[in-house]
Amino acid sequence: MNETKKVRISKRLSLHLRHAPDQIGITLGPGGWVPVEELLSALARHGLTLTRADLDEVVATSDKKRFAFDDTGTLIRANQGHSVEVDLDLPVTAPPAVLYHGTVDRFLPAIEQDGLKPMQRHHVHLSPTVDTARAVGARRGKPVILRVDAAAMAAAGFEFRVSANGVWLADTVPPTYLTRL
Ligand code: HQG
Repeated sequence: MNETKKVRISKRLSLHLRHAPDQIGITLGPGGWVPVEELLSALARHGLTLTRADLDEVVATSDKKRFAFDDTGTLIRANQGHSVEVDLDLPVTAPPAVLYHGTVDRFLPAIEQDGLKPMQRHHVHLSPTVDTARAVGARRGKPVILRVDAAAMAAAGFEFRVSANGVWLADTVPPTYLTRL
């Protein structure tokens, strides 16, 4: 499969497994899981016909491991990034001492005031490395990297979770734990 087709399929999967399942008439089950067969036929009804092998290829080669099958291979979900209500059932996990968040200049006044908020998503997304944070920020312009004192937050009782693809998730990051790199 060529890269363009992969990206097109990946974007459709993100759309329906994170944000708009109802647009193709599916419902996310507990944990955000959807039967693979149901997803494939719903996509086919809405103009995107792909085989199970196509889907396997997209899931296996997704640069960010955005999607996962369950142990039986019959269910699929997005690993993170949802805007629809879904409980991913991820355990609270001790974070590394420092995490990073990539953003852009224009959000800084609001972030200095309110801290990091989930905005349209369920969680604030934090990166374990500066490089990843830079890539996340660069989606919106010239990236600005914020350093998150995760050790201090954890000591103060804030909870962290980590998605299957290594994105650290928090409910919020108050401004006092943020420093600009
Ligand atoms: C900003 C992609 C104003 C925040 C990426 C960000 C990531 C505030 C934007 C994943 C704010 C939200 C997530 C506040 C935060 N006031 N702006 N108080 N608090 N912001 O897309 O972290 O390709 O929801 O800095 O690679 O950019 O989808 O979050 O700029 O992993 O798999 O509000 O999305 O992954 O934007 O990106 P987003 P994000 P995927």
